[in-house]
Amino acid sequence: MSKPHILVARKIFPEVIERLTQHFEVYANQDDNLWTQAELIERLQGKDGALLTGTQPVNAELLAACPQLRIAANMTVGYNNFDIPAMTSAGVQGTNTPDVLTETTADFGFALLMATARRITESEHYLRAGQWTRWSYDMFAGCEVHGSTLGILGMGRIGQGIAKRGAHGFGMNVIYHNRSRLSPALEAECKARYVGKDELLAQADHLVLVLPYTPESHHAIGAAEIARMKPMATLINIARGGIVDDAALAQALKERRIAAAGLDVFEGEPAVHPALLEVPNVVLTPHIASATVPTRLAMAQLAADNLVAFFDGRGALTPVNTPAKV
Ligand code: 8YV
Repeated sequence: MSKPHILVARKIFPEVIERLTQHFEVYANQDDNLWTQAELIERLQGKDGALLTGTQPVNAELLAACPQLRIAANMTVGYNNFDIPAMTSAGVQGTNTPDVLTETTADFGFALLMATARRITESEHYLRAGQWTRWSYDMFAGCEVHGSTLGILGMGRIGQGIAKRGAHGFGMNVIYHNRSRLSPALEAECKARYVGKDELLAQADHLVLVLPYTPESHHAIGAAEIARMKPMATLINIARGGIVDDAALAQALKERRIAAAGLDVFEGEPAVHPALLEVPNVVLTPHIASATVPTRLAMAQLAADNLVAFFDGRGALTPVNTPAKV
């Protein structure tokens, strides 16, 4: 029996390519070319499966043009690049990489919160520019972290990881809002209290966004929401660009309507709204929350494991849909 044909859309760890070649005919993009949708469709011809990195849309157009495709394995936990109803009706399995990145991403969320609250990058730029000539009582005086109120919007696995770090490590008072409330046991583990979105916005000293990007969460934080936040609050986005209205945020930061923001994700990334580059009170990182070597390797391996299990007939390990005819 001939091996299934697999396309790997971006450069990944050579050892994972090696593992895939034990099971499949592999077409890898180790030159890391960035393909347009048309180029991706062209390269998917004759492929039974694809390993994707979350930025390649799997939509009705692609599915119609690639009838042989049976599985799209994302090397990400978020899968807003998938049109789930279209994939399900086309009989295409989607998979993601949950759990393996939870703690690493929660670490980063906390690091970004700390850097934002304590003005770490802003003060480093000042030092590097040779501007540090003397001490002053209010030089880079920032926001308190320990003992403050940590607000979390989106209380999945990563949100819970951030809550635990805040509550247990920094004595923070943790409040959260989510589509569904956690069980009493999980709330106790996270020391987190469920509140409505308005209360979350009004009470949080640090508001961390960890919710999935869907049509409903588009611009969940815009000018009106920012206006409800405390003037000394910080806003941290490690979820997806598009959840925050970046233009409205840049304006609010410029007018100091909140103290600062920390952003790892952007609307239309890798482009960044030019107004965000102009304001000093924002920490900007290039979508690296899951970027440690062991975690990125675990993500690539789980994506590969999904392909192997699926074509072995064992079923995908971490499916995100249930197509009728897989
Ligand atoms: C990815 C992420 O590295 O897993 C996710 O959902 O956001 C990151 O871990 C990113 O999506 C790459 O595009």
